[in-house]
Amino acid sequence: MRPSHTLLLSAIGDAALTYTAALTRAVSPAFAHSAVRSSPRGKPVIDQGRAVEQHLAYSAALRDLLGVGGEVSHVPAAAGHPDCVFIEDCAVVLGRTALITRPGHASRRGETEGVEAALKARGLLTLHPPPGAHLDGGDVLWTGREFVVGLTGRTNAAGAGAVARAFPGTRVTTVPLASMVSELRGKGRAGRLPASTPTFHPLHLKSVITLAGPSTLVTSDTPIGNAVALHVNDASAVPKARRAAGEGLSFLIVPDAAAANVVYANGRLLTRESTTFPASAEVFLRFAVDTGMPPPLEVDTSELAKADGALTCCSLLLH
Ligand code: CIR
Repeated sequence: MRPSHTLLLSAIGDAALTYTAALTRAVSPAFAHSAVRSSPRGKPVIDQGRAVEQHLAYSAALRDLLGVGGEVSHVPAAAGHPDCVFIEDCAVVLGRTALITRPGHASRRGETEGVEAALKARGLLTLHPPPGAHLDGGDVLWTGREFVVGLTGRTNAAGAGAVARAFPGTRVTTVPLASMVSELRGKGRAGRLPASTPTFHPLHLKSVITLAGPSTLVTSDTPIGNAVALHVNDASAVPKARRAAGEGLSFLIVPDAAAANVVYANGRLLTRESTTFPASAEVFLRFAVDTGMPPPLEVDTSELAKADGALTCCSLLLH
């Protein structure tokens, strides 16, 4: 069978960043109490009711982002899995193929079953990583022409290899995020971050860098943001000559690390709330105006962020 994702490979650009549907997953009743908190930021109390409300607002914003005809479907919460709302970590989807992940945190492994069932029900072909591979979807960034995979505490080299095997013909660039963070930490400049965040411990690649538009990635003005942007720029699939001619990736830099995780789909951005990140919101608005996009949609996901969740992590976008 000729995998349908190969169709996308020739349609570099907007077609590869156009989605007809998205999956979200309900917030577990155990979210506030038991969600995994990896960052050493202490454990701020999560308001369960507010998290549920914010998630509903997120789903509504996602529907607006997809536009007319776009559909957002909800996968029921997974019993015994407090982090299941972060559905992005359970699969990597391109075209009609879904690589079901093996999440790096043991408590999250059982989340994939329900997600696989939902993807199969929609007719997607599902594949699995080999034994020993660990992979969180939060470490996999689709740029519209290639995958960029972060090697982190959650995703190992075998996990990145599984992405390459699942989507043959699509380039996979890896970013050794964990070692880059250690190196910066060693140099004592791990990140210039919001005042509430003494040091930056990015959980996933997409905690640092995401897609802001065709051929444009967004990261924050922090040592790790700058280091990752340089790495991706040097390693990207675009040949050097074209990059020199300005045809490579562009990088949008925002001041707030937590604002660099955005969802770009169907020609529009979904960003974090401008009330908390006004300076970053200005950068996104200017970018939208300059590139002819409608103004970004925004949503407050502050309760979900207390469990290290960002915007991309609450959905799986389907072509
Ligand atoms: C975890 O530690 O796995 C969850 N508390 C947060 C996962 C966030 N996922 C994502 O950004 N892709």
